[in-house]
Amino acid sequence: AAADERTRTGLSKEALSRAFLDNLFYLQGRSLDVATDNNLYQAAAFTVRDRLLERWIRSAHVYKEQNARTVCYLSAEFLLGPHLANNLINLGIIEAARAAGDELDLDFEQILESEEEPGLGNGGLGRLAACYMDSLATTQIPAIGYGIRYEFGIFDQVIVDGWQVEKGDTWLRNGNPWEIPRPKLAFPVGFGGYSEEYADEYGVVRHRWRPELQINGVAYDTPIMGYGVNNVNLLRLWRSEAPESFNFGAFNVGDYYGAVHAKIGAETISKVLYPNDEPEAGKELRLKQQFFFVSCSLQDMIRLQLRNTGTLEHFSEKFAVQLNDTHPALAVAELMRLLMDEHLMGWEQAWTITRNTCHFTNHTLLPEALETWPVELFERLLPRHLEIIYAINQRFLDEVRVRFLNDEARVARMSLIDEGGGRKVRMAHLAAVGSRAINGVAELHSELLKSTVMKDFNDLWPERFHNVTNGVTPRRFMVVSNPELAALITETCGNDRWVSDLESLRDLEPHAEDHALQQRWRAVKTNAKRELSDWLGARTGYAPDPESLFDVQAKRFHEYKRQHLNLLHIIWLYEQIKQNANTDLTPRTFIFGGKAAPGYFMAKLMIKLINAVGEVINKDPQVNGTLRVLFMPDFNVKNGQRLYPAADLSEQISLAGKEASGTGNMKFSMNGALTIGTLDGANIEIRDEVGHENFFLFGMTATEVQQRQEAGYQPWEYYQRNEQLRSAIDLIASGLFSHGDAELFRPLTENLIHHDPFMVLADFEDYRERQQEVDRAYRDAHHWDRMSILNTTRMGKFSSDRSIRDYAQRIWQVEPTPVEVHD
Ligand code: 26W
Repeated sequence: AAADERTRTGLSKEALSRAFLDNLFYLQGRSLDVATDNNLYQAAAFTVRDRLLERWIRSAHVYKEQNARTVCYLSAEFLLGPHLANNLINLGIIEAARAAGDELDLDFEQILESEEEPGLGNGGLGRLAACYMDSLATTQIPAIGYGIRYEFGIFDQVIVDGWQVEKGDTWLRNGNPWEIPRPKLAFPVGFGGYSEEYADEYGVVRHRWRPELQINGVAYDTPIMGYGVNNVNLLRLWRSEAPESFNFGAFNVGDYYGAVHAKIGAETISKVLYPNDEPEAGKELRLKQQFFFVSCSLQDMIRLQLRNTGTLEHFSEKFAVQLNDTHPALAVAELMRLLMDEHLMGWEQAWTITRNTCHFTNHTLLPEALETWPVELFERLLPRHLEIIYAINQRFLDEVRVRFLNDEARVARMSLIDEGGGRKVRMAHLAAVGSRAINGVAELHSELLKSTVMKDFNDLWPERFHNVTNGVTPRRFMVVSNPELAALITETCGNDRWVSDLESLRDLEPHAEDHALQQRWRAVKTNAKRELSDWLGARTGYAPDPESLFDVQAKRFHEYKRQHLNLLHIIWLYEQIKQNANTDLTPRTFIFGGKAAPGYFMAKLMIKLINAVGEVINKDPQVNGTLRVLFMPDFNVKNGQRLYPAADLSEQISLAGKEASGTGNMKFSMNGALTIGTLDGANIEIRDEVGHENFFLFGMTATEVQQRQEAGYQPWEYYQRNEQLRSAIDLIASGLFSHGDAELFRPLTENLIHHDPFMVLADFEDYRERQQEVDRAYRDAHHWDRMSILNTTRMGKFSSDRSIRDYAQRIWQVEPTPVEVHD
């Protein structure tokens, strides 16, 4: 009780409210009566941060004392979402904080609302990294997340005249109370120059890199609090700066402007997140970003190991590095360089350490998304690394030649260098050769990885291949985003164990039949729909009817994700109503959300078409509210949290074999949405868990897709044969949705009819039929509610806690390290 009274650590309502006023006054220079929303938010954030810090210090101490193996999650993206509510939940003080707020007469929700989210990621891959940070701390595994502190994260999306317009994301403009800058914790990172040989004092030939340019990476630390435990892990993001000396050097030779220019150049590296979820060929700055954060992170790990043990001999026992896709694959070459050139280790020892430290996750099979870098660029930017890559390659290809005699075609396919048409470094090959384990992110994806893009590697090293199915954190995506549902579940279970043991939701299954629970379940859903409706109404001018079926597709815009398949179905429904005013349809609200890469023309046209269709349908008196089509602008973590609780139906309709896993599919299902989906990515496993009878399946399988492609797919045959499909496409082409302009959407319709690379037309009929089943199923409320409850209770497998336990046991061989806090 005495401890509770301490202003900076106490968890009681009184301590929180005292701390809040203190922080408002001493850190913001404000009293309550003149405080802005941002002042209040900052004061609340600092109050929570104070409480994280003692646990953080304690965790660092325990981890060091026990010399626990530490996971280093290297990721170019961390899509964190707002911290405040999540930290309150994980600390277990959200009720006390709310009570403190009430007592001070503050609008608690408004304070949470004021937080600007750090959008340091594009989509699935970045959000997965954030879920994994939450679960690493919750499962008590010592971990450091390493990445880049972008000054501008993913752009903000506004919709102007139906088109996506990008706006700079100035997330730091009000300051970031969660990070602690460590100006003294900085590492030099070189670029350019040349590599040279020299003989050391024993006459041993060694190499050193003489970079032309050096910049500094400065650490910014954010504590990551586990749920219901005292473990706090570290997210360390690097910001690029010019070293001070650099100014003066140039100034002395008289080139002041040159020096300023160079300084600006150095700071550019961590300036902005690339907003693409596919690589842009040869973007030099992106390669610089990748090397920059990889080098700082490895130097930091080496510093820690030398500080603790004085030697790097046991480096791989101390650290497990996870490479989140190929973006950090340079770690393989940079670790080799640091060990050999800077710490004077021999090749064999350095290679053994590297190979035992690194692990690689692949997140995509799309051939256009596999990263390669021109050799010429490497030579110019990272000459020593290119040398090391060549040396790795030579040894590797020797191994391939011995293993597969007389198979030079295989050697060429597996080489780290693509020799065809402009030589390129294949980053996935570098990551695979330098890693102890390689994994895909869902069963199907891991199998396809082994049989397609990584087949040769699987032939050579089958024991290195694994599957770890993705997961998402139930803290953020249930407790934080859907408090009413969480409360209902906790009440029905009799405890809240499920929050960190999601499998235990299975205990609720018998209650799925219970009409009383079904009714309360539905009431919670309807409330969430009402909240979303109000929010959308205020922003788009349409407040959809919360009694209608909310059918949601929210994800990045991509042709393979097939938002246009959804749209063709909507247009078909519209035509039904136009042809027969008495068409009996379940009232539906279609909601789309998602960003398109700024240079992805087709994806942007899809957004425009959705808005254009919405404009016609929503205004048409004949539709009479049966159909609504809305676009939620600026889909991000914060807006996602409004969407998942309110969805009745989740659209997971990618072409089979294209979506590596998907994670939105899990977030919807956890919140009681039913899925209409293909046998793609984690959908397959979700369907197996929730029960085939509780999932609306349609479309070709990955095998059928491949067969159809090989047989020669001719979309116009579907167009000609299927009248429903044809009239939907023709309606777009007619200009109805473009004020008579028959040209606007032609690229889209022509592409569908003549190319259709993602087989929208082939899957249309099956999709339409399954949607009719959805329509019927929704009319039977009991049945629907029962299916909805079962979707939630059977999602245990898709908690990221399970994913992290899989990685810990099968890939990293790390154990939990619990942390006690003594007052
Ligand atoms: C080099 C630019 C770039 C950036 C991001 C290329 C590729 C990517 C990622 C592969 C895109 C991505 O987010 N992939 C998604 O990863 C999720 C987490 O594993 C999966 O659930 C999604 O299916 C996959 O598309």
